[in-house]
Amino acid sequence: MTVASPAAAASPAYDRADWASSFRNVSVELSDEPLTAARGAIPAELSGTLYRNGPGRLERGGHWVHHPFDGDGMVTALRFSEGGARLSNRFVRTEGWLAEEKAGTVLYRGVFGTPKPGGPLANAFDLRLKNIANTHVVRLGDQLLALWEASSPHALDPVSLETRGLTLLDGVLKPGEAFSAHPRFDPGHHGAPRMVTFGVKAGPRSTVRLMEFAADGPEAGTLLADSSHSFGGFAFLHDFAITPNWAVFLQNAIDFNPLPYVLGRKGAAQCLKSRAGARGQFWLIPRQDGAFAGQEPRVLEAPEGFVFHHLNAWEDGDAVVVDSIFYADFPSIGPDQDYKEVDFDRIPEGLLERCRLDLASGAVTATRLSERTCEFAMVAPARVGLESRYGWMAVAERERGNDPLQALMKLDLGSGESRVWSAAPRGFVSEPIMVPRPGATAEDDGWVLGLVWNGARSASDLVVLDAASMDEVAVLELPLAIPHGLHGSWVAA
Ligand code: 3ON
Ligand code: FE
Repeated sequence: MTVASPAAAASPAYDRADWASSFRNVSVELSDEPLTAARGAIPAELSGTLYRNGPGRLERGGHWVHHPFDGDGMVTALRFSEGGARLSNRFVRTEGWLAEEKAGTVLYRGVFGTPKPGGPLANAFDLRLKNIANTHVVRLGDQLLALWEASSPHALDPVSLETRGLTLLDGVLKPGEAFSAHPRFDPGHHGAPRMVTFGVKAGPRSTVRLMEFAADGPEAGTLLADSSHSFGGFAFLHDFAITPNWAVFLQNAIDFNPLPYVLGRKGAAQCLKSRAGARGQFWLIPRQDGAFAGQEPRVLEAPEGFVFHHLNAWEDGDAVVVDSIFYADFPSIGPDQDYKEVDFDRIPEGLLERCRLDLASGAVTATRLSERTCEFAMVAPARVGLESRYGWMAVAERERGNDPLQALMKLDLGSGESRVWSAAPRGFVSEPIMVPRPGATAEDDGWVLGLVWNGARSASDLVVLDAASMDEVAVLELPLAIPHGLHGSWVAA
């Protein structure tokens, strides 16, 4: 797709083949491979590990996944110390990965529509979920957790990345219980840092289990708070946000009709359908150690649109403010579509919106924070749950319109002013991770780390930016080709 036409000239500064060339199998597992900067220099103060997770295997036995989110989880660790960097990567040894590795073919259906070979008959009534551990990776105590929201976490060794196995977190979880892939790290609103997370049991009425774990010190991993609340409707909650007193969920206006899934014609997630024109709901659950502990959850009407990810939330008097990435509709890839051929102009773009939830009146007002297509947004770790001035996010190169993510942006949430580092035309970015400088006091003092798919090299780069100026500090050309990924986290040394 490099044909120059008037239409192509008017359209964005990327080549679809470059973007699509990232969809491939990761063929090597590296251990502590030393890296050198191709440009710039790694800051000596940058000390810790960037962990990334995402699909690393998209084909098996000639059968390609229907959607990249069905690919097996592969974790990458980039360790920084004393101005140097090393890279390791490992597939998560899930039950499904091990079995398919042995069989050399696809043995499981994927949630996003990947069928087992053999047509609907071979898929009908096979309702096993393949826990692919591909969505996020976080450190909790002495282990890494590779997360996939419909089932249990996998525990990995933080250094070797070796899979220890499924974990029920010292008996906190029941076997197979859903455990979100979007924990939030509370920087210490209740004394010490906590990992706040949730699990969903979805049905005509759905139950949300909210859990808080100690995140630091010898107590890390200890369950500190645990509550369950039921709500009407089939819950689809990929992410949430926290404030000191609330856990904030946005329940999209969707219906789930599992029949095509049961009959082997669609993946489970392809059976989610947004209710046209309907509004979702905010579900606010009081945190157990907060000012509203013991009170019933609050339910407020959300604006139209579909939300996967939130940037942050905070309290302002009687109001809760939550910044989220809204899509006009649920961006699903239908059974007859090829994800590599998606027409970006025809799928809805993600746009950052601020919702102000007035808890006294129940009124919700929404304002657009930026007109630029974005995804994967975060605030400085110390500002999680508090008002923050800045957010960092992946954005399209064009200032308007839907395109693949090619640039990293720092947005001033008050003034709308932005600074952008771009990987266009041949680079494609993933989720940026903001890493504060040790001892930083200014919110934007630190670095932004991002994996970039380099279409010119057909491999991945790691870029280090100055978080304040968004100037390039260093670029490392990795000896690894990592498909467009999902989430990751930073663990300071
Ligand atoms: O009852 C079940 C509830 C549930 C949790 C139904 C179900 C089986 C569909 C289900 C499972 C949901 C899963 C496994 C969701 C996984 C989501 C995932 C891996 C990723 C989501 C990413 C979202 C976005 C917006 C990514 C955007 C990326 C870009 C714009 C970059 O190109
Ligand atoms: Fe996510």
